[in-house]
Amino acid sequence: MKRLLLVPTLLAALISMSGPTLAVEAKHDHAVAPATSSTTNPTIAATGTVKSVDVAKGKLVIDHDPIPALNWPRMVMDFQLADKVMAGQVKAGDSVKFEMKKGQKGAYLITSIQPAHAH
Ligand SMILES: [Cu+2]
Repeated sequence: MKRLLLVPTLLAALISMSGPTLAVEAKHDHAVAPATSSTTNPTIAATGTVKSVDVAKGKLVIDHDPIPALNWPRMVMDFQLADKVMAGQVKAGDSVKFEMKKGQKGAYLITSIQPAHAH
């Protein structure tokens, strides 16, 4: 009789012990999320027309097409190149394909650019 009573007591003890373990488990799963935060800063592909190139500053002014991924309408804006060297790859008037990624200051940096040869 006493032995049988021990079993539910042990089970209760085990369950109460697994409680905190599960909580830690859940917290750990949540902590994994920042590791996938690169998906919150994806590379965005876009197209547009180069309006001007500032080789010295590594800046382009681009009349870019709508970018649905960012909910951006078509507009003319400045872009900083991730690497100034890319300024030599395009010139004013070029239709271009480019990729950009949000930089540390929150502005988008162009990470690659090439003429689009649209026609
Ligand atoms: Cu824009």
